[in-house]
Amino acid sequence: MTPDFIHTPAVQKLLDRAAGSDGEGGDARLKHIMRDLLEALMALIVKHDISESEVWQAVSFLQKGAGEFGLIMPGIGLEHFLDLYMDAKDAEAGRDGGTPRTIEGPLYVENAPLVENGASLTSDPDDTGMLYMSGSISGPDGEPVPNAVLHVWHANSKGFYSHFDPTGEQTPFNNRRRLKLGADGRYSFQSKMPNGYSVPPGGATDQLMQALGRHGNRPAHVHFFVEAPGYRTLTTQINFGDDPFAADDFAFGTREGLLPVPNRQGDSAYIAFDFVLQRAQSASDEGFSARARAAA
Ligand code: MBD
Ligand code: FE
Repeated sequence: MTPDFIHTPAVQKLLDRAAGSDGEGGDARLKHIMRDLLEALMALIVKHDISESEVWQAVSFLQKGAGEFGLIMPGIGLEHFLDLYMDAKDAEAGRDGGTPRTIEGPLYVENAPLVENGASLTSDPDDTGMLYMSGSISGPDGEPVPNAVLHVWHANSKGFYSHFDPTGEQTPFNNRRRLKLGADGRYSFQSKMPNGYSVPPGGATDQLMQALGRHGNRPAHVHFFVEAPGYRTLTTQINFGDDPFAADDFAFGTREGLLPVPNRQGDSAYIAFDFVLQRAQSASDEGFSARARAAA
C-alpha cells in the first residue's frame, strides 16, 4: 500500500469527523493538533504496515505502562527534545547564556523542607561517603543573585529516590531540600553520596529499553531548580563526569557544562559548581512549568 492511502477521501473524512474539524465547538487548537496526531499515526501504520494485532499490543503496552510515562518520556528522548526545542527558540529570540537547562525528570517532590544555606540534605542513615557542593549563583552581568531558593534532590547510595523508593526505606524528604540563600548568592550543602539510577526491572520502561537494545541507567547526578526574584527559573542537574554512564545516559540528561568531575577523597567527594541565571522577561519566567509534580 502506498502512503497515499491516508489521502483518500474516506480517510480524510474520517479524520475531519474524528478530530471535530468539521464542526463547531471544542478547542480549536486541540482540534488541529488532534487531527495531525491521528493523521501521523495513520501514516505510521501504513508506512510500516503495522498489523491490527501489533496496534493492540501497543495499546496494551501503553495501558499497562501508564504509571511509567514520566520515565518513558526521558527514556525515549522526548524530555531532552523539549530542552533542545526551548534552547532553539531562546536562540531565535536572542536569549542566550547562563547555565544550560536540562531535564527535570519524574522524581521531584514539592515542598521539601526549606533550610538555611550550608544545611545537610540527608535525613536517613546511608552506608556511604559524603557529598559536599558549593558555589555561586550569579546573573548575566556577573552580579550575585540575592534571595534565591535552590531546590536540590538526588538519589541515595542505592540509586533510589525518597518517595519513589521501592524498598520503602527512606523518610519522605531524604536527600531533598530547598536552600534559602542570602544576598551574596553563595550556596553550599552537604549530603550523602548518590549512586546512578536504573529503571525499575521488569517495568514498562525496562521492557521498552530491552526491545530497543538499550539500557536504562543514568550516571550519578544531582537535580536543581534555581528560583530567584527577577530571574528566570532554571531547571538543571549536574552529572558526575567520572561516572561510567556519564557519556551514556539513558535519559539524555547529561550536557556539556553540566558534567563536573567530583574531587574524590575515599568514598566522599567535593564538587564546585557555579550557576548563572538569565533575567526574567515575564512573570511566567519566574515560575515553574505546568507539569504535574508529586507532593509528599
Ligand atoms: C532519574 O533520576 C532521572 O533524573 C530521570 C531524568 C529519569 C529517571 C530517573
Ligand atoms: Fe534523577
